[in-house]
Amino acid sequence: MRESKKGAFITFEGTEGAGKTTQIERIKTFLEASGIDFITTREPGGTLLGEKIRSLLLQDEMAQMTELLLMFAARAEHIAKVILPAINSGKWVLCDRFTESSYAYQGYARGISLEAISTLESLVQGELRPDCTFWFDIPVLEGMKRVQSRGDKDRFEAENITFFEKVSAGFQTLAQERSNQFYRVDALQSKDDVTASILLHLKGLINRYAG
Ligand code: T5A
Repeated sequence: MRESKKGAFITFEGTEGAGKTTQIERIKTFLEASGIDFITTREPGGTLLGEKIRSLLLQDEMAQMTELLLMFAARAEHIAKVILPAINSGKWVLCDRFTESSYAYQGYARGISLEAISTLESLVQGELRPDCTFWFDIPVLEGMKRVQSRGDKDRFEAENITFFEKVSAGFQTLAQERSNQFYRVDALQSKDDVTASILLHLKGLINRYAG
């Protein structure tokens, strides 16, 4: 059981265009009104070095193992400089993607062994795991439609539908295996209905971690 003075670690996962960033913005207003001290951040990124690594990851061609290791290099920096200091000072951390994306994209979709990812997870994170992961479940094509009007595609967005179907199936498997951690959100609903679904669960988390 986490000590009550520590902040909660909340992550948001899903395939492209599922609506994570939109909802994190909306949740901020609710948390402020609830008197919760929090930060928002994202992966890959979240630190100066991490954002540089993000640029490489989204633009430069690289081997699959390089991609995985860069994700975890950015994560190591993020955990040391941002996530743990915030949690240990009592702040909640809302993070747009985390290690579950490494399992889904580099593991289930690219085909890197899940054992290798699990080893990196233990090495880089120690005991740190999300207290709750909001999983934005959306048919891949619907998410893609939402983001297709954007300009140039990054290296991940340029992947084909088969790749994203594997990512999506990966999240589904993770959600089943980690049912205490994952909270499924029907991301096809309207923005307001998605927000309502998240807030319902978030109120329970506030009672648990900040009550
Ligand atoms: N990655 C990341 C890995 O491969 N391994 C890892 O370990 C990690 C951490 C990051 C990429 O890196 C990969 C995964 C990613 O491919 P990113 O730019 O951060 O790249 O990618 P996303 O997180 O997927 O960002 P997106 O912007 O594509 O998706 P969001 O944040 O889920 O969607 P959002 O909120 O920006 O919304 C997209 C559009 O849909 C609309 C919004 O207004 C917006 O126009 N929308 C809705 N429309 C209708 N109904 C709703 N309910 C809507 N909600 C949002």
